[in-house]
Amino acid sequence: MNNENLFEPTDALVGVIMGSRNDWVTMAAAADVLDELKIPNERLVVSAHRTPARMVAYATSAAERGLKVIIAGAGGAAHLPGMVASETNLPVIGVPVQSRALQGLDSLLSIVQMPGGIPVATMSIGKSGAKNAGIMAARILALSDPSLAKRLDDFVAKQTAAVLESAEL
Ligand code: RP5
Repeated sequence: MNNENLFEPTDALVGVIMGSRNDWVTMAAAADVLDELKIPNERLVVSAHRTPARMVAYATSAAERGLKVIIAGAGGAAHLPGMVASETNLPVIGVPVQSRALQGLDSLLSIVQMPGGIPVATMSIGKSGAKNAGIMAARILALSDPSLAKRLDDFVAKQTAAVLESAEL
């Protein structure tokens, strides 16, 4: 096996993967939320089309490496989330990256229209979707982590307070 396909055990609970370095400008919003909630995470480029063997190695080793949730972002013919979901039983959250040609509608449809049997929890297009992917991963992990559940409560309360503080125009 090629070295690029070997993944070591990790302390990360969430894997944030994306089809291209160019997706990071979007996917950083997911990683930022995970960092804010103190959820260990790893960030990697894993392309379904350009590095298919690496994608399979990542997905098939994810659970045994210690990951609990995978957030996968891709744009255009966005096969990464669905293909990863087909190679692991971990929850996979898909983020449609906004493409240049079709503004991300292609990404959204590629990710959301999975065949029955292989679910991908699909978020909205772009940075909002990436942010929500981070929060969704936190909600999943909080089910079995009371201290994270408290941090998530605080996160939501802070968000509510920020909106209320600027509610008068
Ligand atoms: C997908 O193709 C990536 O997820 C990216 O959004 C899109 C374009 O990739 P680049 O040509 O910008 O590397 O695989």
